[in-house]
Amino acid sequence: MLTFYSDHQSAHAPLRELNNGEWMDFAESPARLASIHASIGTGEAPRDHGMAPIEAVHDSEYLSFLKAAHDEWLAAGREGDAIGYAFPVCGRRRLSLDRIDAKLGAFGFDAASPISSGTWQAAYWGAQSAMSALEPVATGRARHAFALCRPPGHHSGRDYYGGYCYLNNAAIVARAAVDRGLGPVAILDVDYHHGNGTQDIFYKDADVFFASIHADPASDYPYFWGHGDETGEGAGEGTTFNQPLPRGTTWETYEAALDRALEAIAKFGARFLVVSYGADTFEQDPISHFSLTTPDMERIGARIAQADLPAVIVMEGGYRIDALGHNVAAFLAGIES
Ligand code: OKP
Ligand code: ZN
Repeated sequence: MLTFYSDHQSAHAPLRELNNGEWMDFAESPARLASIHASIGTGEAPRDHGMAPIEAVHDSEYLSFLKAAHDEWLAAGREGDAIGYAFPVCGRRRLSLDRIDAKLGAFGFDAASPISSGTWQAAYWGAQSAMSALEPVATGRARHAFALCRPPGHHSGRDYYGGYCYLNNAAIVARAAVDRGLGPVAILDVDYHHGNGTQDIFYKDADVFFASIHADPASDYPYFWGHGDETGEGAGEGTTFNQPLPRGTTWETYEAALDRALEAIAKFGARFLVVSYGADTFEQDPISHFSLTTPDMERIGARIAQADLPAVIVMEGGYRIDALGHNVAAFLAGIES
């Protein structure tokens, strides 16, 4: 499979994250890349599409914050990774804030997403990998292409980061595909966690259908989005389709949900597909609780390929590092079957 990846994407390397009240090693580590490279190679370096496709999705004040955040952290006399600790749960609004800690809270929604010295560089080039995967599919040179994005993107909204995500790669591709007249566009999110950022970005948008299969937010991160009654709003009413599934979900249950998602995407009339692929539905994932196997990854890919749409696949999560490359390779083999 045609794959895009830049070495800059390993520059994001936070040391630790706050999880269940304790510090743990940062799960979304650069070692994930090595595992994937060992199975599928490193791919092609992306072309630089500049800021325009990123600015088409993300708020400009947010982007300025993200670019400068780690420098401001150092300027405040801090060391290591920037992490917020105060979040505006009520009355979130535009405020003129000076202190980096205030900004980290204003633009973030969790304390599990540190900003390291290389975060902007890695996120920027991950988005360029996504844009570069769009090109060959848009021109018909390839039916599918894979953007080996890291950090992932689907938890990042128009003006916020969180859930290891800083720029929403899938949304950037989907918006660019609409702008190039390739729509209607559907995004299928098969990461274990709900893609709240992607959902928010297109919630009122009739041009992009968002279907997600994920762990029930009643029990799993990101908790506050991904419930079955979130269906879109205004012009976008009916263009969001969430299927929360219980912990322990195996292939039979998952396959039925996947069929329903693809049926809905067909009914929407999609002509172009963006897939947010997470390998964290794997039974041995250290932070997730579904029970899918490596052969199931290939089954997911094959079922998606049956939808017979041109598709860009964007990497999201997957934290069982020794199996990650095998799971990604299996999924992509399914797509190509
Ligand atoms: C990113 B992606 C649970 C903590 C959850 C954040 C998980 C982010 C997942 N105790 N931490 O969707 O794979
Ligand atoms: Zn995930």
